[in-house]
Amino acid sequence: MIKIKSSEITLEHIYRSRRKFIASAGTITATSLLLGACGGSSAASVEPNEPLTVSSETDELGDDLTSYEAITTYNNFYEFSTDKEEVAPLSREFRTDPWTVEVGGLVRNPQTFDMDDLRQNFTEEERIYRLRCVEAWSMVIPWQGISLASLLKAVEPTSEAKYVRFETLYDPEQMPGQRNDWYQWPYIEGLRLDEAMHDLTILATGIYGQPLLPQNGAPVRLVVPWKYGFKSIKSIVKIDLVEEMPTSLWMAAAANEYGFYANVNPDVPHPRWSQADERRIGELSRRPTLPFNGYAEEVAALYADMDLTRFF
Ligand SMILES: Nc1nc2c(c(=O)[nH]1)N[C@H]1C(S)=C(S)[C@@H](COP(=O)(O)O)O[C@H]1N2
Ligand SMILES: [Mo]
Repeated sequence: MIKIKSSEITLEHIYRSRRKFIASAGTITATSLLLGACGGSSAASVEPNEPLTVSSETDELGDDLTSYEAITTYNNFYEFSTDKEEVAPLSREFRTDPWTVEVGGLVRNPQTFDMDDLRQNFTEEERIYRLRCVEAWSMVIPWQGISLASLLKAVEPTSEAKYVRFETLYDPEQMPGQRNDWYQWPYIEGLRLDEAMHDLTILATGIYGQPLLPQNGAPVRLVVPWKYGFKSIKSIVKIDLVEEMPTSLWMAAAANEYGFYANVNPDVPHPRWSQADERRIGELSRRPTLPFNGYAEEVAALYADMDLTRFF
């Protein structure tokens, strides 16, 4: 199990390394190489309003947290851009207030929550998780969020509910990527009910003690740390309990490449590249990818009777 420390301290070295990065943008470090294409202005503009706070400098495996700079400037959010460095500047004006999340479907007690309802009715916790993108890069992110199970229990799923379907905001005026028809908008994702109820699954509302920025899926996004990053759907407006397996945006686009389960598995290559290792953002060398992204002890039992080479 992940140990969650309740103490919140400000890590001065995180400030220092962040400022050093901004000051030295252009020198040859892994991070500046990574951000080299974004012209400096967007990277340097990510200035948190409050101190960055976090309870530990590493995850439970001893891996360093990824810098706030990298987490907030290297993003996949196709509603804004398919270019990772363009997401932050293009999403800067995204309106996240007012915001509601409608939770319904096969439930006895459907409810629409605004962000204050979520904050007041559920306990916010810190969770330091590895995020492993299907593109074979990864980060370690200190999230704040609420347990998805606590929210689902509040709406009382009926016995017919077998899956949970999540939907991102559809607003092409604000989200330029939604003006193209390469994908079937809005972004949809899904989990089996037992995956959704698992203690590791959260709805995140912040990073490093800061409210989520638009590029990370503000104001509320899913985080499922043992699955490839595309399952962790951003900027959620609707959650439905359903009987049938939902068809995700990625299944509709290429089911053979991005399946429903999408559990991190170094032994099952993507049709176009290996998943055996990964590039940890901010580090120079690659590292082996762990089964279930290092969370096998917690989640492998969910798939005891499944052929994991088929359900990638
Ligand atoms: N709505 C939406 N959610 C999304 C995506 C997206 O394009 N749209 N990209 C996914 C992918 S591929 C990854 S790796 C993660 C990236 O999250 P981050 O930018 O906060 O690191 O968000 C996921 N959630
Ligand atoms: Mo991803």
